[in-house]
Amino acid sequence: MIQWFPGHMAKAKKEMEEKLRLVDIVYELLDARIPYSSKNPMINDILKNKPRLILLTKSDMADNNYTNKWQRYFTAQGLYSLMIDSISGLNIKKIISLSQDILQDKFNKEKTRGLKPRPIRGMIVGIPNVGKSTLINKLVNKKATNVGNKPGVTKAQQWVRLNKDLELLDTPGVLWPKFEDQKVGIHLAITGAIRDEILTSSDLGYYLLDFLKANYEKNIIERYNLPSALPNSEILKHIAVSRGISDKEDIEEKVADVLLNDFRSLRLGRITLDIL
Ligand SMILES: Nc1nc2c(ncn2[C@@H]2O[C@H](COP(=O)(O)OP(=O)(O)OP(=O)(O)O)[C@@H](O)[C@H]2O)c(=O)[nH]1
Ligand SMILES: [Mg+2]
Repeated sequence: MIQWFPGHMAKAKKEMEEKLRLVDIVYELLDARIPYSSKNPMINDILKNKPRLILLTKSDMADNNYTNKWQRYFTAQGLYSLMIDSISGLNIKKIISLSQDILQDKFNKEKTRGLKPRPIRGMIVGIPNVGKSTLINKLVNKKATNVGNKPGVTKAQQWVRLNKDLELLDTPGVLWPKFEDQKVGIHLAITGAIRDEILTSSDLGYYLLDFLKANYEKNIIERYNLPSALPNSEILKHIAVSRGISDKEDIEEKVADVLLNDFRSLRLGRITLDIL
């Protein structure tokens, strides 16, 4: 597994804190399939009271029941959240209107002090592969796009003006997930957020199989035409036969790859791994 040394952590935190001073709001991107595993454990410490909007990305791949539960969980913690799909554009427009609501007091105060109306300044943070670039591309209103320099606090920072209401710091903050918890590492590897160097695809495939049997049995029965709930060894054989994998091949590894590919390409349906 990737090791995250205290030195790196401190440096990343400091860089993030410097950028934070420049923005009104932080968009914390979490993968809707793994909202717990994709969350940086130091984020509360880093953001403190900075206005924040949690964006649950790839919600089109996650199980809506759990996405709703996660949203209620965040609401109970006093955090704003929105589920999005940056491919279809689901809820993308709402990001701006909700940000305006969150920042209403701050902008009203600026108005009473006679300051000119200005776009909201935001920053996107999230772990690798969570969908930062895809979201930025979706947010960009081509006609209004304008990349320019504006003086920051200490040095010139590049801002991307997405439209008249929102500009973003040009480089999203990449955060590291937490690794102490083995399950977190497995969930990150299954969703493709990290390449795990210790766990083999067989390990991941069998973890996934057990998880699916316990939580999404209907999905595997339908996908692989299984007669009924079977022991793993039988399921393996069944999938191998249906995929034309011969017993001369390394069945365990091949079937694990089938499971992982089917999960990642939605062929097993919409599945959430971090369940609560
Ligand atoms: N289905 C679906 N796929 C998405 C969504 N957002 C991003 N993706 C896909 O997820 C993958 C990673 O997206 P990126 O936008 O490159 O992620 P990133 O956070 O910029 O990744 P890094 O730059 O490596 O840190 C790509 O294959 C995207 O097409 C989404 O809302 N739904
Ligand atoms: Mg990117």
